[in-house]
Amino acid sequence: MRHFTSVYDIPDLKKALEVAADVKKNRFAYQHLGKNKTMVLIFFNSSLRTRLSTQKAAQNLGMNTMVLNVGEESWQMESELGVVMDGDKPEHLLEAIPVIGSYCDIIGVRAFAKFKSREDDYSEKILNQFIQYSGVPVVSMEGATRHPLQSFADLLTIEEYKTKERPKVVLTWAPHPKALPQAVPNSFVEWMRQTDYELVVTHPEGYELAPEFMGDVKVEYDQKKAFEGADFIYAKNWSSFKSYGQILSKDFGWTVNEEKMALTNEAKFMHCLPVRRNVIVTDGVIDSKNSIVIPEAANREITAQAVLKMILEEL
Ligand code: AN0
Ligand code: CP
Repeated sequence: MRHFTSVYDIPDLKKALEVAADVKKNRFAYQHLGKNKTMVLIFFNSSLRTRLSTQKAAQNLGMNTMVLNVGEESWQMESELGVVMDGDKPEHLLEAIPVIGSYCDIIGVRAFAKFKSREDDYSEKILNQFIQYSGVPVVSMEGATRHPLQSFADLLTIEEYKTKERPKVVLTWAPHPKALPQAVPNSFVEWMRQTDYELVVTHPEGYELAPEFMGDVKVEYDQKKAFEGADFIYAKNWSSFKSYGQILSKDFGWTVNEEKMALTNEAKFMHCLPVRRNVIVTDGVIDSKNSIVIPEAANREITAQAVLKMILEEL
């Protein structure tokens, strides 16, 4: 594997899960792979888990790591091609990217959707410039349309907690005061479609995800119906794809609560975090014994390490 921006970069998902399980047993067994190698992590947006787990994963493999928060610690960067740079951005990605590439062996990039243009966001303008101009492998740490490191950890977590071969997994929209990207749900659906789980997506009308991610996955607009018999509830807010980047509903009727969880098959509760308590999910649910948000986040280190290991093995 060279770059990691979606599930399609993984040649064999079953094997990748085995790599993750192996790494989890002894995370310091492969330090020779990363010796004298450096990973740079570039953040255009905030992060807690991705920043720490990806650095930890790289360090477990013996790599050195450097982190750059664009704008706060570096120059503001222009990403548009052909513009007259007489505004507030002193540096262009066209120079910054190959310069960063010259200092490292792998680059991680976080560049969220900007919500200015659906076309720009869905063409992954920034991530693709890193792939085009850096000369080194690029790992998406959440792009405009996908969050594959998160989805890989979600998949590993479901594999660890499932009690039947074909669990019912429900992705539910939940309310949020700010417009959030579709990257996490897009990616979750994309990864779940690679399994034989029963996947149901539930959201209010107008929140349909892009057809390229949904394929033939069923939407159940009645959230309570969707929850019936579920083994995993995966909650997430996202803004509308159709009315791009807009908030169409803030209906607290969609908050995941104890009453709805009672309809499930004692489902495990999942969320990628950060989560707004008593908006997305009630305290009662996230603090219950069925909440697996902490082991889910802990698995971010493991799956990031599996990804980096697979890349390092081919360097
Ligand atoms: C981001 C999102 O929804 O994509 C990151 C989640 C991992 N969440 C927020 O900005 C709150
Ligand atoms: N889940 C996740 O990616 O969290 P951060 O935004 O804190 O990295």
